[in-house]
Amino acid sequence: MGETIFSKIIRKEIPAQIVFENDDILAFRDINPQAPVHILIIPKTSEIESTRDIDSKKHSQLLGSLFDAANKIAKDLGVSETGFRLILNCGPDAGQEVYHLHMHLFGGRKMNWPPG
Ligand code: DGP
Repeated sequence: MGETIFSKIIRKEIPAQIVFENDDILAFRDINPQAPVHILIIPKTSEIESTRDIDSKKHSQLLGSLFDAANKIAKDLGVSETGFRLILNCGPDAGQEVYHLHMHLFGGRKMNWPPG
């Protein structure tokens, strides 16, 4: 399924500032950070291009692991108590650019609501 720039990051063919990794998940700093802490948390499998491909029967464990990773990273990077935002962009209107499921973790500054 979908080969993207994130596939190359997973295979370590292009560099990234990795902040967390286990067998199923990789997390690294966004190349174009929108906050002092801006991390992308991705499954290593590329079978899920977007949230619309999520099937709870197949993916619930993986999704749980993504949130576990987000909580650990937020703690490790010192934004767990001050607060952070998790975002999953799905499709063109949401501004999704990379079609490999990814969760953005923003933190380290006060954020506006609603988002633009
Ligand atoms: P989205 O718009 O939700 O699809 O976000 C994709 C994000 O991926 C965007 O914030 C920029 C980031 N990004 C794209 N290419 C690279 C890359 O090669 N390295 C890193 N670290 N981030 C990337």
